[in-house]
Amino acid sequence: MADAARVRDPWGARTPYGPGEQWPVRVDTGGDPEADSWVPSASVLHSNGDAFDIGVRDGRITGVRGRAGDRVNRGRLDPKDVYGWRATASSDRLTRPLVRSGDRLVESDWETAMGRIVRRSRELLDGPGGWGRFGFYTSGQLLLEEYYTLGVLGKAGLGTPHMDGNTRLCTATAAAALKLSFGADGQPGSYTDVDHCDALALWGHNVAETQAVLWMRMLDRRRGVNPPAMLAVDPRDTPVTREADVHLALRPGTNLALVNGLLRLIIERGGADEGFVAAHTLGFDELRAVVDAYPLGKVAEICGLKPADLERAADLLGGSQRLLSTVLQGFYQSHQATAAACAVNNLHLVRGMIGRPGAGVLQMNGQPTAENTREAGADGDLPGFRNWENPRHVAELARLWNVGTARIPHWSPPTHAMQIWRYAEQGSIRLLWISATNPAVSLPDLARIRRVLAKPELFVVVQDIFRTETAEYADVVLPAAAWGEKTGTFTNADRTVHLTRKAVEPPGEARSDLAIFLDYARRMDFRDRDGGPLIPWQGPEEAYEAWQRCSAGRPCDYTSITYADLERGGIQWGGERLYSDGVFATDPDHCETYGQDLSTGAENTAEQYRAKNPGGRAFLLGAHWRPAPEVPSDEYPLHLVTGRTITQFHTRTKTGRVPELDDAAPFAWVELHPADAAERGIADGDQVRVESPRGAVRVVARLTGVRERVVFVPFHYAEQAANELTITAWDPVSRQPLFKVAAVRVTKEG
Ligand SMILES: Nc1nc2c(c(=O)[nH]1)N[C@H]1C(S)=C(S)[C@@H](COP(=O)(O)OP(=O)(O)OC[C@H]3O[C@@H](n4cnc5c(=O)[nH]c(N)nc54)[C@H](O)[C@@H]3O)O[C@H]1N2
Ligand SMILES: Nc1nc2c(c(=O)[nH]1)N[C@H]1C(S)=C(S)[C@@H](COP(=O)(O)OP(=O)(O)OC[C@H]3O[C@@H](n4cnc5c(=O)[nH]c(N)nc54)[C@H](O)[C@@H]3O)O[C@H]1N2
Ligand SMILES: [Mo]
Repeated sequence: MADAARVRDPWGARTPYGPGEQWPVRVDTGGDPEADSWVPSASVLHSNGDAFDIGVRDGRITGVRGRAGDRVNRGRLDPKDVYGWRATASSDRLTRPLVRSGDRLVESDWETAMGRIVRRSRELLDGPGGWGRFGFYTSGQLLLEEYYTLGVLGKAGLGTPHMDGNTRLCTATAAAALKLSFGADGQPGSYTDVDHCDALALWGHNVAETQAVLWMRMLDRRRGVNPPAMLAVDPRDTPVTREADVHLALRPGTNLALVNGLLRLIIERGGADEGFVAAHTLGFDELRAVVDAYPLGKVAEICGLKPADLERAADLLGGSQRLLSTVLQGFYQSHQATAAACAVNNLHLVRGMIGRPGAGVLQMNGQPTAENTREAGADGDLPGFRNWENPRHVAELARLWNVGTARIPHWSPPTHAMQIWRYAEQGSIRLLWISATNPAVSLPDLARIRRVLAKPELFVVVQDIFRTETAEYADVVLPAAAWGEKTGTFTNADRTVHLTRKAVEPPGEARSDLAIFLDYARRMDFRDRDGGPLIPWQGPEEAYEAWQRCSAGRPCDYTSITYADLERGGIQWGGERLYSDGVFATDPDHCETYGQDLSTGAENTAEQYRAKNPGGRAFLLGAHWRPAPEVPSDEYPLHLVTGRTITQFHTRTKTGRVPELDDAAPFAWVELHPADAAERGIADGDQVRVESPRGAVRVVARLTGVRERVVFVPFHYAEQAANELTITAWDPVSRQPLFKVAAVRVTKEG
C-alpha cells in the first residue's frame, strides 16, 4: 500500500477565520520538497484552479508545492493535487502515433498518421457534404490557446458547426443559465464571497469531494467566529450534507419544484428586495405567477420532503443578508437542468443577492478548463461569448480572421455533442476527431456509443495521452503531451486565469495539442481572404495574444492579462465580481443570446428579444416542474444517480495510475439505503447486479444514508461503467445529458 496521508485526511488542518477576514495561508506539498527548479502551474484534476509550483529535478517532476500568494487556494492542495501529478510520468504513456491496420493499431510516425487524416479530410471536404462530414468532440481539459486554435480551424478553416466538447456533459447548463438570466456566460460570483457570506447554499454540489480546496475555505468559515449557515440539497448523504444545518434529501429530478416552492415561501414572508427587483430585473410578475403554483404541501409531496424542513430552508435563505449559492451536477445533470439552474438565479435576483461581497451565485464548472472551451469557441459557441444570431458579432470575427462571413457557421444553433454523435450514427458525419475525452466510458448508454465508434465508414481520430477505451476504436491515435509538458493558460470556476509552464519534456514523440492542431491547419493549408495563413501563430504565447485580440471588448476580455502577470499568480478576468453595478450583459448589441424557451429550448428571434427592451436588466425566468422522462417502475423500482468520489477523476486514466489514489477506491460500488438492501437480502459488502433497460454492472453494495429508493454508482470505472445503465436524453435548453435520471433494479449475485 502506498502511504497516502492526505487520502486519510483529505481536507487537512483547519485555519478558522471570521467574516471579512482574509483566508489564512496554509502551504501544502506533495512528493519530494527538494527540487532544482520550480515551475508555475495549477491543478487540472477539477475546476477549482488550485495554484502550485511543479518541482523539477534531472528533467523529471519530483513534487508539487502550493502557492501561498494565490487567491484561489492560498497554498492548499487537495488529495488529487498532492498525488495526481505522478500520472504524467506513467510508463504506459502514448509515445508514438498509432494507425489502424485491419483490426489492430500499429505504431507509426507523424508523417503517416497526419497524412492519413489530411487525405481523408480532403476527400470529405471536396466530396458531397463538405464541411458537414466533420465533427470535433473535444474537452474541458486542454488549454485556452489550444481551444482557440481548434475553434478557428474548425469554424473558419473547415467551416463546420459540428464542434462541441465533453463540456456539454459537464457545464453546458452553467453556460445556458448564465446566458439566459444575465445575458452572457461568465461567473457572477467570486471565491472571496465565501469570506463574506452569512449563508451558503449548495445545490446538488458535493463540493467536499469535488472541489476539496473550496470546501476547506467553507469549513474554515464554519469553524471561525460568526460562521455562515449552510443548506445542502442532495438525495445522498455526503460530507457536505453532514456538515449542513439543513439537508434537503429530495427525490431526484425534482429540483425545479423545490426551488419554485422555496422562492414562493420567501416572497410570501417578505424576503423579496423590491427595490432591486424593480431596478434590475424583468419578469417578476410572470415568475410570481409560476411560483404561486407551488404551495408548501404540493412541493413537499413532489420532492418527498417534510414541510417543516422546507420552511427551515426558506428561513435560512430568506433571512440571510449575504447569501452565496453554488450549483453543480445534481442540478445540471438532472431533469429540467437549465430551468432549475435559472431558478437559483431567480432566487438571488429576487433577494438582491448578487454583485456584492458575500452575495453571489457560482454556477460552477467541473473540468479545469471548461470555461475556456466555452470562451474560445472550441464548442459550438462563437469565440468571445459572441452571439451567433447577431450579424455584427459574426462580422467582427470575419474581420479578425480575414475571412468572408459566410465561412463562419451561424445559420442555425451550433450542433451539440449528443447531436454530433447522432449524425455519426446516421452516417452524415464521417470524420470524428476526439481530443482529450474518453467517450467510450463517459457518454450515456455505452452500448450505443460503442456501436457508433465501431462503424466502418466513420473515420475516428483520437488524441490522448493514454491508449484509452476510446482509442481502441480509432483509425488514427495521436500521442499528446500532458499537463507539465506544455505551456498555456486556463481559467477556473471563478474566472481566475492561471499560467501553466512546461516543466519537463513529453515522452517519445508526443506533441502538445497546440502543435497537433497547428500542424493539421498547416497541412490543410487553411488560408485567409488574401491568401495568407489563416492561423499565423506558432507557439502558446502567440496563440494567447491572438486570443486576447479576439476577446477585446467582450465580457471575457483578456487584453489586460499577460503571461508575465500570470507568472505571479492567478488573475480574474472581469474583476472580482461581475454585475456589481447592477448592469447585466443583456443589451441586445452585447448579449451572447437572444434567449430560449425554458421548457422547449426554442430560440427567440432578435426582434422578440429587442421588444423586451432589457436595458441592462437581468431576466427572471419561471418554468413549471414536470416528471422526469424515466422514473422508477415495478420492473426497475430504484432511481439511479451517478457521480464522483474524492480520490478518482473521471474515467481514471490518471488517478487509476497513481497508487496513492487508486488504492483508495480501486473498484466501483453501489450505495443503497439499508431498508432497500434488507428488502433484497443484501448486506454491506455483497456483490450485486445493478440493471437498467440498457445494461448491467456488477458492483459491491455499500449501505449508506442515501435516500430510500435511490441508489448511487460512481461513473469512474471502465470495467464497471455506470454509463452501461444511463439513458440517451438531454435537457432541451442546454442539451446536457441526464446522467442522474435512470431507473434500475438491484439484485444480489448468487
Ligand atoms: N474527486 C473528483 N473531483 C472532481 C471530478 C472528479 O471526477 N473527481 N470531476 C470534476 C468535474 S468535471 C465535475 S463536473 C465536478 C462535479 O462535481 P459535483 O457536481 O459535486 O459531483 P457529482 O458527484 O457528479 O454530483 C453532485 C451530487 O449531485 C447529487 N444529485 C444527484 N441527483 C440529484 C438531484 O436530482 N438533485 C440534487 N439536488 N442533487 C442530486 C448526487 O447525489 C451528488 O452527491 O467535479 C469536478 N471535481
Ligand atoms: N454516468 C455519468 N457519466 C458522466 C458524468 C457523471 O456524473 N455520471 N459526468 C460527466 C462529466 S461532468 C464529465 S466532465 C465527463 C468526463 O468524461 P471524460 O472527458 O471522458 O473523462 P476523462 O477520463 O477525464 O477523459 C479525458 C481524457 O483526456 C486525456 N487527457 C488528459 N490530458 C490530456 C491532454 O493534455 N491532451 C490530450 N490530448 N488528452 C489528455 C485523458 O487521458 C483522458 O483519456 O464525464 C461525464 N460522464
Ligand atoms: Mo464535468
